[in-house]
Amino acid sequence: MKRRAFIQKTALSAFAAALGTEIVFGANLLKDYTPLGLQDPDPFELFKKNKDMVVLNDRPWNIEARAHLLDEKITSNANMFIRNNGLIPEEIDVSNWTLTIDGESVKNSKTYSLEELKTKFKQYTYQLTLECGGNGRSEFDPPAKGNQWTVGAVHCAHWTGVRLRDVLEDAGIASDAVYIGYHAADVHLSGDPTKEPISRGCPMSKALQEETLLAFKLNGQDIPIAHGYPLRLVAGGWPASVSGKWIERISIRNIVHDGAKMTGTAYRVPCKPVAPGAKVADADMCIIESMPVKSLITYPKSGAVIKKGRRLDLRGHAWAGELEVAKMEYSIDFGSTWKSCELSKPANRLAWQHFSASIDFPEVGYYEVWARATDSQGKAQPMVLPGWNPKGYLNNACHRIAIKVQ
Ligand SMILES: Nc1nc2c(c(=O)[nH]1)N[C@H]1C(S)=C(S)[C@@H](COP(=O)(O)O)O[C@H]1N2
Ligand SMILES: [Mo]
Repeated sequence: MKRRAFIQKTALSAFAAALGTEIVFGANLLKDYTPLGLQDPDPFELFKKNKDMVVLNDRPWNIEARAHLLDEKITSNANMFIRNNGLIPEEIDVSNWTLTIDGESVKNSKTYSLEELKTKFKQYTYQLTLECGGNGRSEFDPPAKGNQWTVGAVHCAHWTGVRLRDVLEDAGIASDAVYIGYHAADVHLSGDPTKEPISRGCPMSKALQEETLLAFKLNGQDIPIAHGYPLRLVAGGWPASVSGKWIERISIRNIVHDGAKMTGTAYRVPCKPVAPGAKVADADMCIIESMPVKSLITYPKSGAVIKKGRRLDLRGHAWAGELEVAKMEYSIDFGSTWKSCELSKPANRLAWQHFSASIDFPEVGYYEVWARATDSQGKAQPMVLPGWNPKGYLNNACHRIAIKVQ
């Protein structure tokens, strides 16, 4: 009988280093055996996420926050949702990373190193709300395919970088420019290098806004790999899919960008409302631009119990795409009457605003607290699921939590 080969000492110590602790009965391991603890990377460790985050998919990684995790005024990496369409690029060589500006409507195609971008252009920091177009998809009926986000695919962090406008103008924008399109380093799920997982963009007017950044810092530090290290486009207030991660190239287009997930039904809704479950022709689908008014109660957690006579201190955030939130209200009687909340001004344009209220409940029993934001043009969040659409985008229905008074 052939002798079984046991693991070598060097392999064992490499495993111990990777696991962060000794393998107690490691000497019993056979050669070529990989400890389970090393086979599946723990996403919470890997991405430094809060253990209460919810993994929706691991190939590609899609991880969402829960409402109470978003209580911070400025979202920290630990609580930021991750939405990937492809595989995170591996072996990023920052010293050789470049950004190329090209396209039909560029005057002089140019390539910049990261260092050049950082030194040649002025740097700005903004707090910017990024919400996935599909946030809230799980409530659609008939259901929509795709990640079943509940409420946690939104964050508002500090982004530092240079203005996309300054870089585009440095290369020169021809008069027929209508759109920009990004190209990134992530890998298509098929592994096919000729395919891009996603290549979206926005009209020139959005690309040239002061707050639209080519960012290299998140909350004052290098952007974490999952969120676009070393260079990311950040276009607050629009579906977060516009904010391309791992950016290597931006094309100035003389047509509406036609990259992956720009065409067909991706990130589009019916131009006119349709009945739930209706089939909609591609030609009748319109590209989502500014996100609609929305809010989220981040404290307390749904299901909280309070003593009779105690007031409940409610708080959360509200945002309205390109607009400001003008009014914030809550209801404890299922939307029959509404009372106003305190509402802060945004830290800057396109940043979410914070609301709070001190709520008094008339008697013991079960309540729901509903929150409703109204934007500066007078549009309020709907109480129930709005405009059904085939891909399940733009659910901005009022957020609600359960409260028991005893
Ligand atoms: N290169 C690249 N950029 C991307 C994506 C992607 O898959 N690849 N996903 C987009 C989508 S759909 C969303 S919602 C946001 C998510 O950003 P986050 O993972 O930093 O929260 O990134 C956008 N940018
Ligand atoms: Mo998204």
